[in-house]
Amino acid sequence: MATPVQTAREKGRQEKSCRLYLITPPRFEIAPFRDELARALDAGDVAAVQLRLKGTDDDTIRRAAEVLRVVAQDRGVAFLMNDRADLAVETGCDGAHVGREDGDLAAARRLLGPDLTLGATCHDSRHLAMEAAEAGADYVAFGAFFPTGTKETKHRPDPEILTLWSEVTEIPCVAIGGITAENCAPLVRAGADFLAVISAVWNHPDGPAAGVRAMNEAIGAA
Ligand code: TZP
Ligand code: MG
Repeated sequence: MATPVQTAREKGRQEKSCRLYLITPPRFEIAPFRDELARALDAGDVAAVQLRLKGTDDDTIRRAAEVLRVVAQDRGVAFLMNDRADLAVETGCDGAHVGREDGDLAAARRLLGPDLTLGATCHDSRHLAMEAAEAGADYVAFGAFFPTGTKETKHRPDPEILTLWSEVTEIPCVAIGGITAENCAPLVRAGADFLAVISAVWNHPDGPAAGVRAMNEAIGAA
């Protein structure tokens, strides 16, 4: 039989909402992608867009941010910069997402100031997440939950990490890695506040707008 504590937790979990967090594809041409992004964001609820360009020079990142930031922010969608808190501030982003190899989290927090969003990669570790929270992270990201061809990954958390995290803190958690409309339900039910996806949207067979709709339907049905 459920104890009152368990019942309260279940209730909290049911009331928790989960939203889509979109990351840009690994490579794109800025002008056509601007229109593709606009169509994707117009297809349904998206909480955030993260600009993630690896192995690209700073000027290209700046130009992409300048064009894409407006598309997101005009629609009330947060625009976040991957890896670089300095470029996030310089280009007027709403925040930055930083990994373990992107320098000190507390330094990123100082660069962003108190108001911009700081997200932190935490792999499969609640310990890293606690450290990130102490350093001022606004959200923590766990993954990769499923195999992904988008990035080489070393960590494979169990969805339970989302539940355990949500039970001890109010700091939102993002789930990432190989997430699709078909496999996302356990992550939503485990307590993910956001599902971060790349290929599920940009490589959807019927196009990115269909990808956004499919993800939101799956989140709603979970
Ligand atoms: N970090 C962990 S897995 C991953 C990143 C950036 C890739 C996510 O891409 P996809 O295509 O949604 O698996
Ligand atoms: Mg990084």
